[in-house]
Amino acid sequence: MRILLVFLLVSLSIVVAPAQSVYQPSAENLAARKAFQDDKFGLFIHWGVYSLLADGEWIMNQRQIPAKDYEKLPTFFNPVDFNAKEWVSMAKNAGMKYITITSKHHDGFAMYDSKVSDYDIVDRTPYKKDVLKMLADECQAQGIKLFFYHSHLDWHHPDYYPRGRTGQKTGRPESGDFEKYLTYMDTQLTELLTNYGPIAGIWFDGWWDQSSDDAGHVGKTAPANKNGIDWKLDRTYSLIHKLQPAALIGNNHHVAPFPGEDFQMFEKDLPGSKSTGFNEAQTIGQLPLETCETMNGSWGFNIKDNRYKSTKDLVHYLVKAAGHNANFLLNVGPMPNGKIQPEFVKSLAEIGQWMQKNGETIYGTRGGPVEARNWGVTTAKGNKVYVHILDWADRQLTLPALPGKVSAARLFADKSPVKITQSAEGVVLTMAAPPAADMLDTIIELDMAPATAKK
Ligand code: FHN
Repeated sequence: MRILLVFLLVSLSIVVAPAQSVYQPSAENLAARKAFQDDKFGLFIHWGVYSLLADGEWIMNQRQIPAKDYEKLPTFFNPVDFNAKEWVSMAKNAGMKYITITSKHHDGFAMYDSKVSDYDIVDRTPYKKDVLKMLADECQAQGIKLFFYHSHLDWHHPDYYPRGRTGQKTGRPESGDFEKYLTYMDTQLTELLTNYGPIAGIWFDGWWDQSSDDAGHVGKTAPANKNGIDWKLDRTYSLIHKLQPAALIGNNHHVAPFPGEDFQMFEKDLPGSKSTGFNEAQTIGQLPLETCETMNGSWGFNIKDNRYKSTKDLVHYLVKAAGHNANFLLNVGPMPNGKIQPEFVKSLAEIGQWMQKNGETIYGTRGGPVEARNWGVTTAKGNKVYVHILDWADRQLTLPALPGKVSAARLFADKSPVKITQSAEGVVLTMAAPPAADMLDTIIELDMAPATAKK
């Protein structure tokens, strides 16, 4: 009898449950996704008042700084050397097609003129200027896209309650109204999507704060979490798509994409790798892909971090990302004066020189027909396949069988011919000489009879 009752109640709840609206991306959104995939390379910027303490963007949590003390930081944040034109030109010259900047990181401080709170750069700092507005205008002027990184979690807002795994020691009352917090967040997003021109997308982070670990093992497939919080992502995502249908939504929740998201992101790992612990619960889906990485080991400015990746490492990351069918979002953490440190500027200029010559084998491509190998990756566009040889010392390289006939092959750099021997087992490429040790990437261009690029 009891079982029958439960069965009836469950059936009834299925009948009366409100129909979940299924997200149908608009035509503009689908076009923006394709353009995003073609863009391949973007600049990530982590900038906030934390840069003053020169020890990364997590310092409020790491040093357990109470919110009321952290509030002193904005009073002397004065980035007088900030120059939007310089930043945008630097990104463009590096070959980047978009910028993703923190509008609000976990410390809760808004880097733009928010009207729903005065905890922002215009109202609380001696600088008093809206850096995001200046950046948005300059991006428009120079024709580069702009995304905003917005943190779900907030170590400052009193209504971010119940607290998640972080920000426990920031001296806020043990009470708060989460629904009010969500309204606050949606209002800030409305401001960002209304007052800054066309926005390429919103890059969310911090959802994982309410899950049990970094890999989001609680709530792998649905936005549930240890505190039983409902983030109401559907509501926020619909709002964004209503305000700007082409704006792409990505969420660094470290789990498989939720409905309403337009791209899938991976942190400090190529898609499919699980080396950092962030992406353990991720499988590669059908959406456009992006991976992000730091130039040293920090996102926000860190004066002691000199673990600089070489230009070769960074070019290899970009090429490998493209071979994995993903974009590469490369981070800088500007200094509190508004300048970007010279080590980063130099590497970005060098990457730009490489992209000037070789960008054709990256932009507009998709992951090629050969999966990533120890020697490198392949990218493809139209009837071309680009074989990127990153680590190989011999004249001959054998590829597995390709889906189509290779009609010609040449070195991309000087167009000199490469000998092809194709059979059912694979394709042997014979170069005139082994890849030079100082080449960042020896690229062989293959002409394919039928088109091989993934859609
Ligand atoms: O906690 C953040 C971190 O500060 C940074 O913003 C990175 C960028 O991917 N994401 C978070 C950790 O997953």
